[in-house]
Amino acid sequence: MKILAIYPNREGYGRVPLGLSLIITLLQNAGHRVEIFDTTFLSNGNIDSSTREELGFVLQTDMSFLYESYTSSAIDELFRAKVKEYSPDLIAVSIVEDNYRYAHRLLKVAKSISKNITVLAGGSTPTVAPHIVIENPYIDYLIQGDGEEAVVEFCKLMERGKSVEGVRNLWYLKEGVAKGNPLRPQSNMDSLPIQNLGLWDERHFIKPYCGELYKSGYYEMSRGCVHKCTYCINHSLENVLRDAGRYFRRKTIDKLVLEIKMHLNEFKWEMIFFCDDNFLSMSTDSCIQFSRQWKDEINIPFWVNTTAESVNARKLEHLKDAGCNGISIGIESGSEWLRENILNRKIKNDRIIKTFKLIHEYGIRTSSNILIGFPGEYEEDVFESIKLAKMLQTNNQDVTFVTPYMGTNIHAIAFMLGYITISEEPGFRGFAEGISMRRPSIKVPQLSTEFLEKIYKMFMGYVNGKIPIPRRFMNSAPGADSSAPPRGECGKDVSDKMKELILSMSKGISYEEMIKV
Ligand code: B12
Ligand code: SF4
Repeated sequence: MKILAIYPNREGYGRVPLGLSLIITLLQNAGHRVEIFDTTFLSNGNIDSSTREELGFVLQTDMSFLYESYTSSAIDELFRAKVKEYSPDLIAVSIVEDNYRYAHRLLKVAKSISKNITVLAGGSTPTVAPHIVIENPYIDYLIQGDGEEAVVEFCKLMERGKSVEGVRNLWYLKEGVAKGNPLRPQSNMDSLPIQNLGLWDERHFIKPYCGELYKSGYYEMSRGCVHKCTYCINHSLENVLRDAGRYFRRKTIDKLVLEIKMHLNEFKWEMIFFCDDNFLSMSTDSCIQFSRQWKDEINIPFWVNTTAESVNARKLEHLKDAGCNGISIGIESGSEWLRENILNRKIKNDRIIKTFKLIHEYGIRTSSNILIGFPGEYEEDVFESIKLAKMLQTNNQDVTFVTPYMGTNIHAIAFMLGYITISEEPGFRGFAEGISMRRPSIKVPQLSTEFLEKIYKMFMGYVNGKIPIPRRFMNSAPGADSSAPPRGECGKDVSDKMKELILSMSKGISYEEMIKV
């Protein structure tokens, strides 16, 4: 069967998307012909990186030589020509919410050429809101959750002209009504194939890091996370996938090392980036075993994402020895009240400060993430984040606006409080309009857009000490930590609602019931 995979990457963030890469590999291994339409390098450069460079979050690296300069309508035309020339039986598209509108635009082009091309979607957005995404007029089927086994079964049946309606994880419309099949167990990570990277544009392998470019490979050791932060997709993925078994999964170190070794000769990686949400959520013994095996068999620098709770001195000692070059930790806010009551992250600032200090003592680079614009957040809370970032002095500091992704508690609360503009369009029902990490999408009454935009631009100035922190924000904000004065009623309405939502989710109440979309 002829399959066209679409990677609708609007923001130009170069890096092979692991999920789609595995799907393509499995389809090729099953004997299908696959080609990719990948928009990553077609226009505008990497908007995300250039914004971060401009605001001083990361070092500048000239990447312009990687990008072409097609306009949106020229990209539509390229896509139209591709669909006409290749004439696929199936379009397989991977969707995250930021790129959903863009994917929709391309799928409309495909369906205008022929309504007979079947469109199959997958990814985090179809997974958390399948009953909504399946109403999209340009999507025929979607696969909820891990797609590896389901996509192969789907294509086998489709190729033989048989009904696909019994495929587990599949959603489709039957007489206008959304039908979702039961879920199969989560993929066994040790039986996943070695990614076939041959189809991907080699520009994906060139990654800027600390002002230099590295030939980089992207791998995963685990999927999921044990935490349930209200702004992150993980709690909602876990909620919708509860019938598929334990959400957090890991592959064996042997399997991971084998996979990377298989690529090393061909691709000559200089750096490995792990895609895991929380790479270090393994025991200290496993981390030591990983580090030893990495040093013996791979021995190239690597970078991981994790949480402050997962870091300890013994892990760091071995990771450093194995070549760990960078650790990224999302701290999200410097206000303990906000973190605990709105974000559902109970870690204290002291612990975060100690963790970063320790990582720096081992000579490992750090980056951290801060989010601004939470429902229930006040200007004082934003300055607590600035003060914490100033104390941490990480090598890279990223700041983004809170994004109310469908299915998350933050979306639910913003929806209930009327802080977001909601779409009514089929396929997007209930989604927040104008979503972006680089501009405010939630209208929090006590945080004006003007304040948020200004603080976003000035953030690094405060952190580097170039701009003094205004006197009224110098002392701890009410409720900022246990030594600060009480917070009073500030944000209490939001935190009470948030508690209810978290409780509902823990009881397995579906998102549709919670917000009635
Ligand atoms: C690594 C990573 C990246 C990588 C790779 C992106 C990618 N598309 O895979 C990079 C750095 C490029 C990236 C960029 C971005 N990312 Co990112 N990223 C992640 C992260 C941490 C892991 C993703 C991953 O590799 N998972 C492992 C793979 C195997 O799982 P998977 O991708 O879900 O794929 C499986 C299924 O979904 C399904 N599937 C996926 N695609 C398809 C397609 C078909 C046809 C089928 C049948 C099945 C299928 O099968 C796969 C195998 O089981 C996730 C967090 C998370 N927990 O998912 C965030 C996440 C996906 N990213 C997110 C965001 C916002 C972005 C950016 C917009 C950020 C930015 N401003 O640049 C861009 C968008 C780029 C893009 N077009 O995808 C959000 C998306 C939120 C949402 N609700 O949609 C997430 C969920 C993090 C979060 N905030 O909660 N990201
Ligand atoms: S710790 Fe990070 S990955 Fe885990 S749920 Fe929270 S934000 Fe998501």
